[in-house]
Amino acid sequence: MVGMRLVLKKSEADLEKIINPENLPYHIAIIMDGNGRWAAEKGLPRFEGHKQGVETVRSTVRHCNELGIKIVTLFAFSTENWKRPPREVNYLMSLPEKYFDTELPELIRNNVQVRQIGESSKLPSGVRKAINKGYEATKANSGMILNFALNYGSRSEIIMAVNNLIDAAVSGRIRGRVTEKLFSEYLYTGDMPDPDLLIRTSGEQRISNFLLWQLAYCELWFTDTYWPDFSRKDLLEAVYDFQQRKRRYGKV
Ligand code: V07
Repeated sequence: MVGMRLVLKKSEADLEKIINPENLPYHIAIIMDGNGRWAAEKGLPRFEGHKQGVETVRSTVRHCNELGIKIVTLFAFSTENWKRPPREVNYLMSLPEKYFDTELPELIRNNVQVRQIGESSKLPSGVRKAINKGYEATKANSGMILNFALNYGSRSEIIMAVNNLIDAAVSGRIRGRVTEKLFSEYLYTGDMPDPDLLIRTSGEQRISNFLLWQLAYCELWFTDTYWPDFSRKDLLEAVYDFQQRKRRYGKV
């Protein structure tokens, strides 16, 4: 048939060889979806899915760092996730501390800087403490930035930026018109470039109130793989796919 092409699945080793290290996404954002479904399919309680999800955070952070990615932003807990059963919320809130208990030495060794975006004032004090510990222990690091979006919602982030801009204008700290650049500086990601590649696992193809402003020109990549099964090969596939796209930013 004219125009038909046989496309062979590429192995992890193939992907490694054909990825161009000069054209990596600078900033990757990930919606880590499918922990509950992963567990349900195995007849396990949901928390087992989250537990395995933390393991995938560990491995993915390592793989991104080894690849040379400069910024990784992970959607760990949305402002909507409070609506889940209290026992599940409590379990999720124990994960930042668990993560740092085991990962902090490696993050420090690998020169990774940890940050949090989202409304931290509404997090339990134990969680705030854990995040602060991770932040303080890595703030002098100059390598990859690892952002955890925790109690994050993008519309509320935008409204926060608007209100802070109003306060700054009323008090005379800023003058003149608001520009896109100035507005961006009032978002949680104010000092970072926008994501180049968004990965969402588990088959859903939505943005779900994640980084609405920042994703304006982002390449979107979806996979049916559940987050606990997300592997280095999946990451390389996403990056390879990214490199096959022509980014135009609205130009021809
Ligand atoms: C959470 C594991 C990943 C899949 C998504 C849901 C479950 C790591 C963190 C974390 C957050 C902040 C921080 C350090 C680590 C985390 C939550 C859930 C709430 F500073 N994984 N993970 N936080 N999951």
